[in-house]
Amino acid sequence: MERTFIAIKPDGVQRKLVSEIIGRFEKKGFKLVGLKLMKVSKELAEQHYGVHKERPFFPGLVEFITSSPVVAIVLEGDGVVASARKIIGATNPLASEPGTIRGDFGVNIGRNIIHGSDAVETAQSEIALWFKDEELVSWDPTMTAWIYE
Ligand code: D4T
Repeated sequence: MERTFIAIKPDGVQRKLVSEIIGRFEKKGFKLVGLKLMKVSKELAEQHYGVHKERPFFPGLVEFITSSPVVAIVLEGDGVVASARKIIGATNPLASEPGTIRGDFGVNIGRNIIHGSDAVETAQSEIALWFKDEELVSWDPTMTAWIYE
């Protein structure tokens, strides 16, 4: 089944939004298969944001994501990559719809609370970058039959 990578960024952790954010994904019906609180190294940050290397905001992005703990998450479920992006909302929180995480809790693009993979292939490489195989847990939630036909 499809998996995505989510990171609650330093602002989300500092603002005590971790349980609220994880709760939204759980209540939707997605399954947690990876979860850890961690300080992000400069190397990991630079790899994760590698596509933005040449952008003017890249140094600030790396500095921010390494400044304070992050909660790294892997979610599993049908269509989870695109669905999680919808739950997260547009990159700029001022443009995010109310009801989305960024729309409800954010104001500034440099403090947009959460990251979610933008495509299935990106999710696969981000999961491999952030998690070791043995940190991912395969399990069968008892309520699966109440979420999937
Ligand atoms: P992430 O990757 O954090 O989930 O965000 P998005 O996928 O929604 O958006 P992105 O990759 O285009 O941007 C990555 C990250 O950079 C910050 N950012 C972005 C910024 O500080 N200034 C900017 O102008 C842009 C475009 C916010 C998210």
